[in-house]
Amino acid sequence: MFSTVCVVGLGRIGLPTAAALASNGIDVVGVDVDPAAVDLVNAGRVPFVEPDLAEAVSGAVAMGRLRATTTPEAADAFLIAVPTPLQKDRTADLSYVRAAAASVAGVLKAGDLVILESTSPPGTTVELSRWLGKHRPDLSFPHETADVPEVRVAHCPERVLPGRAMIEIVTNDRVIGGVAEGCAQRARELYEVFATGECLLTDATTAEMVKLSENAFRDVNVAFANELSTVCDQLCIDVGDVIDLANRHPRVDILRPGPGVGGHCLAVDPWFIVSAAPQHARLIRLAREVNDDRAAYVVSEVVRTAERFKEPVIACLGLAFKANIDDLRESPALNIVTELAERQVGRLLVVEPHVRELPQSLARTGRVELVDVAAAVREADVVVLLVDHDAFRSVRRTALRGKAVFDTRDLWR
Ligand code: SAJ
Repeated sequence: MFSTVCVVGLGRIGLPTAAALASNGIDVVGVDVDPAAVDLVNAGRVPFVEPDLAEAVSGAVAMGRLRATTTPEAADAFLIAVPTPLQKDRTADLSYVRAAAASVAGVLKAGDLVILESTSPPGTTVELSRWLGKHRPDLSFPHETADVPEVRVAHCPERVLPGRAMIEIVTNDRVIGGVAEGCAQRARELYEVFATGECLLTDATTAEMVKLSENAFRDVNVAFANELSTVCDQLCIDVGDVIDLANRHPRVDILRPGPGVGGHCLAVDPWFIVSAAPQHARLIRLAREVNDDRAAYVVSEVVRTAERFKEPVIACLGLAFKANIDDLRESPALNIVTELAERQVGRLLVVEPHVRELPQSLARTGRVELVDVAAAVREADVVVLLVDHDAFRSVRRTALRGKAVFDTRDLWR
């Protein structure tokens, strides 16, 4: 049914999906505006860390099933997986989707399928259909016809967990929303090439809201855990004990507090709901604020403790936005270390086993040293655990004795 697929955007979703399709016998053309990413993929390599992805990409390239380029080529289906970042006014920047639409429009033909995978505000996929239609008045699109359109358009939001992308791309259920009758059915045929999870069909705008709701649900639940943690601190109660014991109730499942919520999903997507219905999305907005305020709370606690020492040495363990990945996007850990550096609280030692050098924003302060975990713990007066990387589990409790310890992830309980 599908022999060639063009995947636009070779990022953390597009590239694993391209590899999954290619591994299942589809000829895949990967498109990215970044020539460096294109060169890397063509050399069978990957521009970021994701377990099992490098093997899948190098295998697909070696088999001749996957190649990358900077402009889209004719194909049976187009899968758009480009960023939809948050703007300063907390609405979605859809310029990458619009640019992708403009770039694929020129090579579309009757019978093609266009799928938007990028997480998007309600209504974006219908808008995508309109953008495509404006570029190609010679073809019919689903937003404008009651008949079966010549080009079908659907939304199938990605829902994989970074770090488990190669597994979840295959095993997760897929929510597929069509702009009109027949679009979702056609998209299902494509996902069935590699996905073993169930394909659940709906309309495009519902599918957009499903994806946003999943991440808002998780964000609200993390906010609950974070708020509980601050309350317990005030009352001198161990929040870890409270959560463990409360979770023994058959219908309670409290998540884990941390130094805040990061990444390009939970920290971003709930705002798309808030901007779509600002008067009504009160809880979702408040949860975002609670999670965003968490980093400032951690900083103030660390500063207060450091003041007890004459020339404090502070070790911060972890910079990534969560455990066992190299992704520093929207990372609360990175924000906390940056703020401590700016406040010149003391000598700052940072440990991040998943990066080789400090990010520019920290390096340029000239006040932060990247060291290994043993050195950091040995020299520190204050040890702040910011990310629950496996590599930090083995820190011996005896090595922490006599030091002020902030375990924001409850790893060392
Ligand atoms: N976090 C906590 N406590 C918890 C769980 C998470 O503080 O108990 C924090 C993490 O440390 C991290 C942030 O939340 O900073 C987000 O991490 P995550 O593991 O919850 O999620 P992401 O952002 O890596 O991936 C999410 C997933 N969504 C859901 O689980 C509903 C994933 O399935 C989505 O595909 C992804 O967003 C996405 O791309 O939208």
